[in-house]
Amino acid sequence: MKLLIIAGFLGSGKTTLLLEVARRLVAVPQKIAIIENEVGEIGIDGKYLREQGLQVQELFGGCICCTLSADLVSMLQKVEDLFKPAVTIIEPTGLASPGDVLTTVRSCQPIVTDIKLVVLVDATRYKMLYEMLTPLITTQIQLADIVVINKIDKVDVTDIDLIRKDVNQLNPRAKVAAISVEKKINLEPLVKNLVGELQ
Ligand SMILES: Nc1nc2c(ncn2[C@@H]2O[C@H](COP(=O)(O)OP(=O)(O)OP(=O)(O)O)[C@@H](O)[C@H]2O)c(=O)[nH]1
Ligand SMILES: [Mg+2]
Repeated sequence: MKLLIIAGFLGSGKTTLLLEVARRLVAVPQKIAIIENEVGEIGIDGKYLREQGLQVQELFGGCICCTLSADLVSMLQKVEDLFKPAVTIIEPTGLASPGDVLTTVRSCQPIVTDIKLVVLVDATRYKMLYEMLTPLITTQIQLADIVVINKIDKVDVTDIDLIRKDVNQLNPRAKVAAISVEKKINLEPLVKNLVGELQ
């Protein structure tokens, strides 16, 4: 299976984007599975996604980058045995260290054949989060294959340019998209690109 990891700080729009990509992959048709990691006990996201008819597995009570990394490995094995999906989409918690998640999923070869890391940046809170959580936010950006600057419907063009400049500096190899998932601004090309790469 190919893996698409949709990471990014709490509330940056991970689940909203995940749903868009999942719907598109299902329509291809492409067999997909979703792994949701929630720190709390109640999987609101998972319940919502299941209502959309998607195959969802949940990991609760800890973070897949640390305490639940072994559980992620056995979950991927289970998903492979039960569904043999072409693509599995993972949403880590907003506090997950993506480097540790990458190390874990890379250890899952040959089940996992390809890994793509998308990192969402919340344009409305970028400055504040960057100042408060520099190591987490910068590592998330540095490891990404694609950085998605989300919620551009709520900020000025000059803000977007500043974030883009930072992102380019932190990770010159990443593709960068500035979008609004909710208002569907620049969403289509990004989803198309992702779906294309996951074929
Ligand atoms: N204005 C605006 N709001 C957005 C956009 N995308 C998502 N949101 C809102 O941001 C909030 C968080 O979105 P989610 O998709 O749940 O974010 P998340 O990263 O999955 O959140 P957690 O899983 O709790 O970390 C929701 O209220 C969304 O409606 C956007 O493009 N613009
Ligand atoms: Mg979410």
